[in-house]
Amino acid sequence: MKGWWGKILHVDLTSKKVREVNLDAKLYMEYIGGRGLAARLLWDLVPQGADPLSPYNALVFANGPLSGLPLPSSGKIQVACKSPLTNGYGDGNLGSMASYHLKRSGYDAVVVTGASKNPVYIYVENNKVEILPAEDLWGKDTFEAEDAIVKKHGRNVGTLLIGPAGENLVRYATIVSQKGRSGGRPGVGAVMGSKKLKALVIKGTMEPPVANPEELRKLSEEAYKSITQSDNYDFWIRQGTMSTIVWSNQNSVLPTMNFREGVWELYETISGDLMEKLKVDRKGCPYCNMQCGNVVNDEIGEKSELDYENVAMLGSNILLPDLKKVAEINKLADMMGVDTITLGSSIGFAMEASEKGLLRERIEWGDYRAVRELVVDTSYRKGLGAFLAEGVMRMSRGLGKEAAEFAMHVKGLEISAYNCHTAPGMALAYGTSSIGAHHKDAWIISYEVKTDRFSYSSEKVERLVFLQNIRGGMFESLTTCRLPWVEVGLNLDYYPKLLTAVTGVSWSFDDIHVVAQRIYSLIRAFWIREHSGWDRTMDYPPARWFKHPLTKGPFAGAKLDPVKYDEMLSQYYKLRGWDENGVPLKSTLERLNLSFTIPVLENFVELK
Ligand code: PTT
Ligand code: SF4
Repeated sequence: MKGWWGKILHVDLTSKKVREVNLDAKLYMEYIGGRGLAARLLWDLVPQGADPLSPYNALVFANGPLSGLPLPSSGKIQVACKSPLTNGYGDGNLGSMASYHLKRSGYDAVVVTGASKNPVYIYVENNKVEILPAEDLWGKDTFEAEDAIVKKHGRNVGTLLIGPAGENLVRYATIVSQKGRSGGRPGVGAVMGSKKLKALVIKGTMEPPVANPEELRKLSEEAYKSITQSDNYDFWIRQGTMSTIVWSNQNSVLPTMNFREGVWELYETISGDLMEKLKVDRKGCPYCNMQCGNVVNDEIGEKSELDYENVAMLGSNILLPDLKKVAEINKLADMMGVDTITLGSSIGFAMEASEKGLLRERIEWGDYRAVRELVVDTSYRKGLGAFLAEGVMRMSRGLGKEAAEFAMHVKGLEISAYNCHTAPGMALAYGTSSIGAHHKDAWIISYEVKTDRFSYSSEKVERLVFLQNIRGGMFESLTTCRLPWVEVGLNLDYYPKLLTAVTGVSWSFDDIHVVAQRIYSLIRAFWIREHSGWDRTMDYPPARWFKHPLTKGPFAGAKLDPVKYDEMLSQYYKLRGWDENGVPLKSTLERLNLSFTIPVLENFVELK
């Protein structure tokens, strides 16, 4: 079977042993690759209860069958581990030449276990693997470290590396590539740091395994053309994800003042229209003709790459009304290798706690100088930064019941940039996402605000499951960028066709939905295995959305209804084949070929 090499590289940093592991074709058919493969490897390799920052955790860098091939927006790689932020399953998706090179290296994934005593980096050149000293790289920010690696190995490599935040085990440190692509929100960079692994550098020169290259060429050509012919293409090229600032404000979902409000009177100070005036360049991921990285000159004249989430969380959420200043803080976060969403949420939480007198330290809303300092202090765990480095869930513990109500996270992962006082479907998407509160699994909010936004209908729940299966199941496992479909309407039908051309096995959407159901149930089993006393409250969004109504905008007074949320959640569980506590039924696990999880789960919950 083509599409996969059938081999993963396993590097143990304690023993410094490297081995190739052959995987059965059946495993690829059941999990596809990327997230699916990572979830299965983590289930098998991470011992139950392992401290995520200990050598027992495993770090997975995985391609999918479509990653790194000449087809639209394919230059993505999945990074995954047990998360130090949530103690559950955690992953992220990065645009990087590492995806291109891994595809040509002879491996589908690199798995790292153990921990080195001294800083190292791993260099993979096809099947030659070296663990090299990285004392000279340790302490460097992600931009300097990337430059040093290019100097040593040349430009024709893919690098995935960490900055000071990863080295200092900040619980939401990310992995960075190409000076501005950043992924692994649930602290995948901290796990890399705990292994003293500064970087993974890959160079692959082999022909990737493709079953039907001619069909792949034909489909890709059509798909690239369809993207550029889309009505939205020109606007996308101008603004990328940044157009969402205006859209969110118009729809009362712009995170404002630690998600207290959904509108901000100063939204134009951070808008996509303003960004267009400051824009000096575009950047993006390999094989993409949508290049959505908006490069602007920041407050100190440096180049910074802006996306919606970064700007909303470091702008409206902390009341900083100045795009150039936001851009400067964003660039600092990329250099430090720390997630901007959790950073913006942690800073917003600290500002609110300070305002309410719950913190000794004073930190005012929108205080640019204080924020700039905090980004660095957080990355080095200094002063108040050491508190912020723990993330919102841990910060709120010890500050009392009041603070727990405005701690904006689900399962420990901070909410990405959509306020859900008026969006029950999106609140459910956050509640049930595979990694905690991230929008990537289901951005149902765009559909929700166009339809009956206040309803808790079963139709919404059905749509949510569909979206999760496509986005969190298919795209994360193929592993390619979903934005050609989401933003410029590339027909979804291309994906099973591309998968068929690459693997030589006929794939339908029905097959893909079954794989996605399997991935969701396996990841759920992982969470349950790692969290004693599991129940449905784990799938609840933050109390703020139920208890503190909006005070501004057209929907002032609105908040979520907890009883109706619970009804939606029960319906969600039914569609997934899970019980009333969100635990997969035995029959579901058997049907999805996940029976191997049953004896393990029976130690922690009663399986129905
Ligand atoms: C992603 C999350 C997002 S989602 C954004 S902006 W977005 C933030 N970006 C950060 C950043 O930048 N620097 C930083 N230090 N921290 C950041 N944290 C935030 O991380 C990203 C794009 C975007 S931009 C989105 S929506 C899409 N996400 C995809 C996805 O999840 N899956 C997929 N198959 N395709 C996707 N395409 C789009 O990719 P995480 P990237 Mg990302 C600078 O990593 O952990 O998934 O969190 O990786 O290469 O930068 O691409 O408005
Ligand atoms: Fe990367 Fe943007 Fe292209 Fe997606 S659309 S592959 S995030 S440049």
